[in-house]
Amino acid sequence: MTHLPVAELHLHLEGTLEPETIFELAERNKITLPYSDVDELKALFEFADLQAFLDLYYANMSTLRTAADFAEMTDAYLTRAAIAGVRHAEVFIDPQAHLLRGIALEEVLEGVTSALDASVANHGMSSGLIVSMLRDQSAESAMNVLDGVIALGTPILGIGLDSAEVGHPPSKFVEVYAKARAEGLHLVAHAGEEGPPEYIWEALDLLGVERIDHGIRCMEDERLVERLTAERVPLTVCPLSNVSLKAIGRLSDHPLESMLRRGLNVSVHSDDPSYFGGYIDDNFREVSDALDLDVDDLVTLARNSVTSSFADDVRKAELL
Ligand code: ES4
Ligand code: ZN
Repeated sequence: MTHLPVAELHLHLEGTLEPETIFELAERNKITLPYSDVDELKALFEFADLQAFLDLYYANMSTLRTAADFAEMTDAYLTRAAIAGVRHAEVFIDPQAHLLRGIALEEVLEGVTSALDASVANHGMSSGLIVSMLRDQSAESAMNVLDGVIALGTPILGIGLDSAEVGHPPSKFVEVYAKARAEGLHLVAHAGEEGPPEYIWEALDLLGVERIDHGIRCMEDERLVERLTAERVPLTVCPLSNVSLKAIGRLSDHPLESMLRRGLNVSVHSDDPSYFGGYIDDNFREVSDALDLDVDDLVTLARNSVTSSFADDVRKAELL
């Protein structure tokens, strides 16, 4: 299974910082962490909800200071992803989380893109970057990031929307997405993770997104399921994340199987693998153990990840 080519389409680079790396970075950058060792940190990996996770995620990324730190984090992820069978990766970075603590946009983008630029040569993996906006920050702040990326001329695949969902609907970011579209960028957004199905409708109709990240709560709205199915809108589902953040009680209750049976264009991804118990191979293995999926379903999930990617047609054909 793990040797079917897969594309990772839903992965937050900052969520790949392993506890050992967090301590190494803290030491290198002279940052005092509020935990004395890896075990004490790992003991905190029990989350009541999305916000509880985000609090720890933002705290730990404060250990990243220099372009070299960002490059190292990115290359460590690519190394692990190659083992998982990932042949194409579209990864998220959260610039605002770093700008807010005084790290320049150039530093972040230079580090990440230097590692991604070498992904084919070093890991046989094509890759691209999606700049994700923090929805719990203002639309003006997101627009500033977009303007900053454009001014720097850093090539990116597109923009995304993440962080605390409830109370921050897609409608808040209409102008940001309109500008990104005018720039020829791809558009994705987290929607229907903790937030209601209405946020998925908004992401489609007001932002014009090409993929929905998570989207699991679409199953509460029959008309929405019909729309997503008819238009083959990709939903990048992260099963271990949903269990970890209590969106789903147990993996055996995950709607992935019903989503497949309804003909939705679903694929399986990692989200924040260091925090949620595993990378894309772990997600595949655990859903195939917990749900009633056959080999054809696993092949469908793998193929959907490739067809839903922003890779060009030549690269897609190589991976299908
Ligand atoms: C995230 Cl799991 C999740 N949801 C929303 N935003 C995020 N950022 C990083 N992980
Ligand atoms: Zn996510």
